[in-house]
Amino acid sequence: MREDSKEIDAFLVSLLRTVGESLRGDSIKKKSVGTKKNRNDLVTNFDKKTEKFINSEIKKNYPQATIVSEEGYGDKVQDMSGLVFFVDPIDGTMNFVKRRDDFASMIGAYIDGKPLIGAIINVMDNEIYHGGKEIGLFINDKKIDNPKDLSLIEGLVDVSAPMALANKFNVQSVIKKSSGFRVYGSAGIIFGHLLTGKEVMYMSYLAPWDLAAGRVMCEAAGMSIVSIDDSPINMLESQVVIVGTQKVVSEALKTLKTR
Ligand code: 2AM
Ligand code: CA
Ligand code: CA
Ligand code: CA
Repeated sequence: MREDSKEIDAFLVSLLRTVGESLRGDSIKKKSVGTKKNRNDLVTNFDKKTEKFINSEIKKNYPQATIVSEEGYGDKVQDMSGLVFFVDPIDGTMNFVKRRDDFASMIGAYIDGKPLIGAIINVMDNEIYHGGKEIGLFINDKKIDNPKDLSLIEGLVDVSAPMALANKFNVQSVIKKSSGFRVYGSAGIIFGHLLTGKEVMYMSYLAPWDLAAGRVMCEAAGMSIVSIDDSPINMLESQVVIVGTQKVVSEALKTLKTR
């Protein structure tokens, strides 16, 4: 099992290295931009091209695996049995289009529903966060320690803009108890901040591909990750999740109005 983890980790790092190189070039090119659910929900030709590339590399190397991915080139996955890869080709598409910075590409690997390996590249910084419970966590080749179990008053929190603006679940009460509030606009970038202690909590409505890689790594780092209604995390559905240090998630759950 440990060997599987190592092999999949090395595969994902090498794949994201290639993807990152491409996307840094693509970021300055003219993009064809469309919308999905609403005018803020963007998709570009590069989201699609990148997903096609990642999925075909996964199928080439792991023909037995199934793929859950954002832009429609994955499989119709009904259950978590076997090896399942979750692919978010460009996370933070709005940032990719408007700012050409603070976007990521993410892949999470699960075996029979168990988190195995997560890999996230901060594209413009060329930093890959990767690993899992069995092999530990790394930024590029450097092993990282688990972040400190800080409390709410000691750290910055990130809440998705729609949830914060609408004060969903009274989330502003949590924000007010923290050191400060940030909205980075890319789940992948925020997972990097959580893993390095730069932020202590993230709350957002997330799809499986938004969550998969970050969940593997945050759990491996001893952090807490819960769904807002306290049901187990379901990797085949979207849900509101809170990820953060043990202390902060328990403080947040006491403060939030979840019903
Ligand atoms: P995306 O860029 O891959 O869509 C901020 O928008 C963060 O929330 C990003 O990580 C974004 O991922 C994610 N997100 C999830 N659902 C979204 C939606 N319906 N519209 C915009 N962003 C969404
Ligand atoms: Ca999207
Ligand atoms: Ca995403
Ligand atoms: Ca995406």
